[in-house]
Amino acid sequence: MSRFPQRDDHLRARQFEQRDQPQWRSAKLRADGKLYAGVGENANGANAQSLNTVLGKMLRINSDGTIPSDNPFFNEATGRNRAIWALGLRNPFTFAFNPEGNQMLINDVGQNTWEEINDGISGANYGWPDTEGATSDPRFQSPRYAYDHSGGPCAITGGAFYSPAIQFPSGYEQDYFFADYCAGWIHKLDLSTNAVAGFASGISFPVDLKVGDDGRLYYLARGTGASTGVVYRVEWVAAPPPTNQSPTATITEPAAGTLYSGGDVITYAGTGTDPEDGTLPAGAFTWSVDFYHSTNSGHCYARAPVHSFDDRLAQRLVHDSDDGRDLGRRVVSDSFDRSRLRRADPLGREGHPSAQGSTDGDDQSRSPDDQGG
Ligand SMILES: [Ca+2]
Ligand SMILES: [Ca+2]
Repeated sequence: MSRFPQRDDHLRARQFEQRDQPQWRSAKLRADGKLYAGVGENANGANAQSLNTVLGKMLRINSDGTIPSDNPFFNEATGRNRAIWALGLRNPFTFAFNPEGNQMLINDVGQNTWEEINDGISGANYGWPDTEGATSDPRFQSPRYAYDHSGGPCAITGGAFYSPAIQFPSGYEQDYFFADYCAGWIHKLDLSTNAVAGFASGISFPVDLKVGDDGRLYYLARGTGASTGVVYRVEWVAAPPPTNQSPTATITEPAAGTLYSGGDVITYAGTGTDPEDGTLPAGAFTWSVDFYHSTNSGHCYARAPVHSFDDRLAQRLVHDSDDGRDLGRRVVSDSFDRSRLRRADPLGREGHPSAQGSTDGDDQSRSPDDQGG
């Protein structure tokens, strides 16, 4: 796979290539005006450590095909090998420049165990074939990140810096996306913490990633059959709001079956919980008390409470008829303004038990538009 930003660069790169190397992987034009190219070691690890061949290297050439005199091995190497910019690579199948700043990352496909993401550094030696994966050998540049390719993964591909950060959420800014050809996933590397997290899976042989000017991520999948060679676009779509469930109200005072006499002060208290909000605060409660002159004549009038403490309410009862009832009502509301009403047990006059069949109160679900009690 080859990618060239401009047709002219493509032609110049091919001129330099001299049409005789099967290991050229990719080439890109950097902001410094130089063309960078990754070249595999042609199944001969020794090539990667030799300055007598461009194989197993990252190369740097001028846009006119000549070799920059400030290349790190310009005076040490000869001929076209002076184009060597970094060495010790096995198969730098893909690499990327950060559109913001001067950062370069090189994905080196491993052989025995490790797939690598390496910081592109002039003159660096990435260790192949003497090391693969993380190393403390001072001769070699240890990868920024490496993952074990046993048990599914097989070859790192990609990669792309998330820039411009105009479509995904802010947390993706300056993340580096990379893929694995066999595992079929795309992961993202946080460049400030080096933490890696999954991003996409189930892709049929991803081979390249790009972030478009529109801030969307594009990936090329080799695929199979009718879906061979397809470019996909990934864009961020805000998740729908979570399904909201009604809170639950519980009246803890007065106890079911409480009796009263005229002049008593009755305290109502309760709790509220909500599947989304958890335990609801006192401010989520509203209270009201309706006085029923008679169970037969129904609602008589509502009275202001003696004391109101959000989650409890005190009510002085003045009615003392044989069959009068007071009903305490409470409503709890969650953060979505969805409410649920629960009525306290009717209170019977002293010597008269509470109304039968009402010990659980009257539980009603309210629509989100129903406010208060
Ligand atoms: Ca290495
Ligand atoms: Ca809720």
